[in-house]
Amino acid sequence: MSEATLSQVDPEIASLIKKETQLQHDRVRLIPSENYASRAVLEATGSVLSNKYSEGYPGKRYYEGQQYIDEVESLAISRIKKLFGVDHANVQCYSGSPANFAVYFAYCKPGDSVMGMALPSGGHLTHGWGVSVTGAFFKAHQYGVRKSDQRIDFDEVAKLAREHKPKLLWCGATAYPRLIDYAKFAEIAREVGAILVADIAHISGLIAAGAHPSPVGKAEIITSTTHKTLRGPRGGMILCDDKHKAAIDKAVFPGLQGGPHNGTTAAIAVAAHEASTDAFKKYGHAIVQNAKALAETLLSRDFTLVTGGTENHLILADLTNKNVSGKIAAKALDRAGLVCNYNSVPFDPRKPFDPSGIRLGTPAVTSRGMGAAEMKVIGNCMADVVEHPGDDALIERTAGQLRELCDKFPAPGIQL
Ligand code: DSN
Repeated sequence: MSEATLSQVDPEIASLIKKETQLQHDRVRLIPSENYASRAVLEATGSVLSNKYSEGYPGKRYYEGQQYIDEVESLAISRIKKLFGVDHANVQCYSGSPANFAVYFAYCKPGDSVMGMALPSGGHLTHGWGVSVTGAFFKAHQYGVRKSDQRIDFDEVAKLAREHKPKLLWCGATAYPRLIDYAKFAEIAREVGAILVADIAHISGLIAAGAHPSPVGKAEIITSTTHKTLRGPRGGMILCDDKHKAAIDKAVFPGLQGGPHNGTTAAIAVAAHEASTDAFKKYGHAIVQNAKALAETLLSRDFTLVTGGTENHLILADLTNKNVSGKIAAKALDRAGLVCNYNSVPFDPRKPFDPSGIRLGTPAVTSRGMGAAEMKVIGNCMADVVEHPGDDALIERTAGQLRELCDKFPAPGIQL
């Protein structure tokens, strides 16, 4: 007897998944932290591996029946180590934030001094921002960007580091459109005796493809999600030198987590396999080329871009000169088939829930095979909508035009 399908068991959820699938096909998705995982990655994620408990690590588990799970996790570890050229990889972290928490747990006691990039300058909540547990439990000192050029202010980083002697110095960002200078951070960390941690969540796919410099050899510990530019499942990982292996593994399990999500682990192995191909190398470089092409179109339409442009996968646009808030613009763009998120810009006079900017990224559109010509179309559509967010006819027309564009570029993993 064949077992009932999802649509037979739960038509409501099946229908919502179907609608979301259609939406992901129909829309130009420009959220820089999102992507389209391949069908192979999705298959591994949703497999019977999620039926298993396997607390511990390969060869040293607290449960029996790990014959294949051990092989899966060992493969994920060896492929990630090879892809990034590191001594050790822990692939059990549930996502990026837990990966970061594990690093704090491994090396800090509550009240210890830590340092990271401030959220409004483009950092991440878990790099010590006040509302995060990392800002609440540790004495977090935050560096930012210069007002003049909106680049990381290394004079400030060095000054704060000398003054506060942090145990951990975090680098990496979620809304910073420029390359991260790991060598400069490493020099400062060395001087003050801090462990440099590079959070490469946004750019791990670019690093794997050689489209962004790697922190390996400069940062002692590297954390990442696996679902952004790397195009894997929603998960997290920590990469490190051998000397940190024991402390990191102990902090992830039993320190912070219970059983790993084995379907995710398998899908990380698949993503690492995909990311080791020449096609992925081309993909990583194409993401950056597309971001530059989109930035050029927006600049030609008189947009103000934070730092004046981009060197990675993302663009941060300050809409002040367009006389529209980020939130109003993002909502109008969403109706027009262009999905992005509203975002604070450095020194934003507006509140985070209705800030001055929007954040855009090209990982997902590049996964569909779109290139410079499509970036020009998308950039001009964006400009039209941002300049006329209340023009319903324009918005409807744009949504139709972009749906036609999307039909020509089927996305990985999307089966209509
Ligand atoms: N929430 C992610 C992003 O959108 O950048 C970072 O964790």
